[in-house]
Formats: sequence, C-alpha cells, structure tokens
Amino acid sequence: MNKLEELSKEVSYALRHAPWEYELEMDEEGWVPIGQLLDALHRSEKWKNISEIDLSEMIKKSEKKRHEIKDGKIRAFYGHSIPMKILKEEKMPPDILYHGTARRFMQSIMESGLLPQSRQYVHLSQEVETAENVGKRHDSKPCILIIDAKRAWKEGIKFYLGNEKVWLSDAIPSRYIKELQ
Ligand code: HQG
Repeated sequence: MNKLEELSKEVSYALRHAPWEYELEMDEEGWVPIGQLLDALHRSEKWKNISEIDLSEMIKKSEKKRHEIKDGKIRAFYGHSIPMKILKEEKMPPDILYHGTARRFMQSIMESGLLPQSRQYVHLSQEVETAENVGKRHDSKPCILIIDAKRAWKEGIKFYLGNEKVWLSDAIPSRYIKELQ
C-alpha cells in the first residue's frame, strides 16, 4: 500500500467510523472542517506533514471515489457506521443494481433480505464488476445479487446517492433480490 492509500484508509476510518477519536465535529451530512481533520492527523508522527493538498491528491489518485472536499470541508461519500445517521440525498435508482456478497451469507439474505449490518445503509453497485470486487472482500467466489431497484423504489424502498457507482438503500426485502447465475 502506498502512502496516499494509507492516508485514505485512515481518513475513511475517521470519517466513517470514529470522528470522536479525532475530535471532529461532524454535521448531519457527514462534513467536517478540513482544519480539524488536519490538526488530528498532525498529532501522529506519520502524518505530521500532511496538508490539504495531500488530501486533494489522495482523492484524485484513488481508484474509488470515497471522499469529497468542498468549501473547506471534507466528507466520506458512504460507509458510515457511527450512531448519528448521515443524511443522504434520496434519488430514483437505475432499474437494476447489484450487490456482491459471500456464499455463506446467502441463506440469511434470502430469508431476511439485505440489511445494513454494521453500516447505516445497504451498499449497492451500479456495475456487476464493482459488485464482484466488493464481494471478493468477503469470499474468493462471491455471489452476485441482482436487485430489482426500480420496482423496490416504486413500492416505497428508499434509495440514496453514494457516489456515481455506489448506491445506498435502506433494507431490501428478499422479494426484490435474485442471484445472478
Ligand atoms: C452482508 C466498501 C447476512 C452483505 C465496498 C455484506 C462497499 C448480510 C456484509 C462498501 C445480510 C456487510 C460496503 C443478511 C447483508 N444476512 N449477511 N441479512 N444483509 N449482509 O463491508 O456492502 O472500499 O459492511 O452482503 O466497496 O460489503 O471501503 O458491506 O457482505 O462499497 O470504500 O453483510 O465498503 O467500500 O459487509 O461493503 P460491509 P459491503 P470501500
């Protein structure tokens, strides 16, 4: 892992899971002042020379759009597990979305639907390939689920924008889920 990837991991941890460890004041959309994040990072030897330019570089060079910077603030697009629910923009989803998961979770998913588990929202992918990569984090031969997003949305399930490839939703009942064969 290169230094910018390591930085991205630490920033994700701070913004998604542990803002209090870094003394960050987070607003309801997940934004924190960049100065606060930099102050916290500067306290560790490893990040003592990090600047806002490095954070911008980290975002630009990342293979995934995980963070955004705007008006002196930074936030994570998705992934949150903190108790305070981060408000996301509700949006009409594409007709179909995908979710990559482990074989060992399938029985439970087909019984109870997709649940956010430790995160605030269920994470869905716009492309099969992304879902495959997400699933590989849990299982070397992941299962790909096809979500009938448009029907779920029409029937009242809410969807939210993560980034341009990651969609978020509340729990998805199993009647909207099929396994890609
Ligand atoms: C599973 C990464 C049993 C679910 C990725 C998943 C993503 C169930 C696991 C983002 C279940 C949770 C999120 C049920 C869901 N019974 N298992 N009823 N419902 N599950 O890591 O979606 O690289 O919290 O299938 O790329 O894998 O960090 O969620 O396998 O976009 O930026 O419970 O994190 O992004 O696992 O990944 P996770 P995820 P980054």
